[in-house]
Amino acid sequence: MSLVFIAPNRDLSAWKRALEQIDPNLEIEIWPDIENKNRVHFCVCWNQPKHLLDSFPNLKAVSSLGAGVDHLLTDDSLPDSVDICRVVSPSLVQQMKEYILGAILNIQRNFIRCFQQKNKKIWQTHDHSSASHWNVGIMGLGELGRPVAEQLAQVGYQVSGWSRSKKALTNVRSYAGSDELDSFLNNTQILVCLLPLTTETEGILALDIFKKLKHPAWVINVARGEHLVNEDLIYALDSSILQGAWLDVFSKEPLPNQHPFWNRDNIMITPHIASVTEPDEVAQQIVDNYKRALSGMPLNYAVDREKEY
Ligand code: NDP
Ligand code: OXD
Repeated sequence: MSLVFIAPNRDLSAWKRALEQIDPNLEIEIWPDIENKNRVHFCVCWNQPKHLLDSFPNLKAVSSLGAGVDHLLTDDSLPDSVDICRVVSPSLVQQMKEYILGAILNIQRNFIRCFQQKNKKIWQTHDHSSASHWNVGIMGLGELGRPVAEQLAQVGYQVSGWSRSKKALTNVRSYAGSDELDSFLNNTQILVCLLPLTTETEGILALDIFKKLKHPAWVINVARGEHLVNEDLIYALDSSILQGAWLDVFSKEPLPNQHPFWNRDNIMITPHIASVTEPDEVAQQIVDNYKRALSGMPLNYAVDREKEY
């Protein structure tokens, strides 16, 4: 029986080591070096080639190597009978909290403008208002969005969140469903996207949404590039509907050299680094889910195929 890691262009040796430390008897293989496809019962995937998973006739379950599962749900080679799970970990949450707080502080305190001035040796101050004058809205109050929202509220921002179902969070106003989307947006100045990529959320960061934000407005996208309509972002920036955008994810990664986002002072770019799964921290949950799949038990952190997350 074998557990296979499939993540092209990634060094997976630390992952293999972490799992072997938990159970030295595990048979772990790293794609494409697979001895016998019939023995593969569990795969851990990140951007796997989309023609592979149905070539393992005894596959019982797949886990994402990260929080997002869109790469699995859009894979036509994944048989319907195979269960899907994701990882959940404190360090993913911690990194995301750090990243979002860092981005918002840079925006709120005008650090971005100061760094741009520094390159031209310009000494110029800018007025700024304190955190309590800024409305931050988090789209997606899941494993990551909830703690991100509560931390921002603790720092002093006015925070609200939008999800499918209502939440009870400390000092965070909760909006739910399409009926409450407009009220959420009208009350948001910095919009943070932490939604899973689904058929409903693809392209959600579009002009009609940007127009409803409080001004001056910013968008931070750390979810998936496909949430954002690129041309709408450019238009919104050029017509001052948005003041700026802070992007960690792109529909094509790495972002191509010729992409128009690179040359804009009002688009901040980071290379999909907001939060990265640490092998040592999630190895135990992967081993647990592997064993649960083998014994026919429901998986932890299971994905609902209907909901797409
Ligand atoms: P979860 O699956 O835990 O939470 C998803 C949240 O989105 C839930 O609150 C859910 O609502 C809400 N939601 C889903 N669909 C809709 C909809 N149609 N309308 C309104 N709300 C909706 O996700 P995570 O918090 O773990 O992660 C979110 C995403 O962040 C990942 O899918 C991934 O794409 C991205 N990510 C990016 C990283 C990076 O480094 N850039 C790192 C890790 C994750 P409800 O609670 O009501 O079900
Ligand atoms: C994830 C990511 O989904 O890193 O974990 O994007």
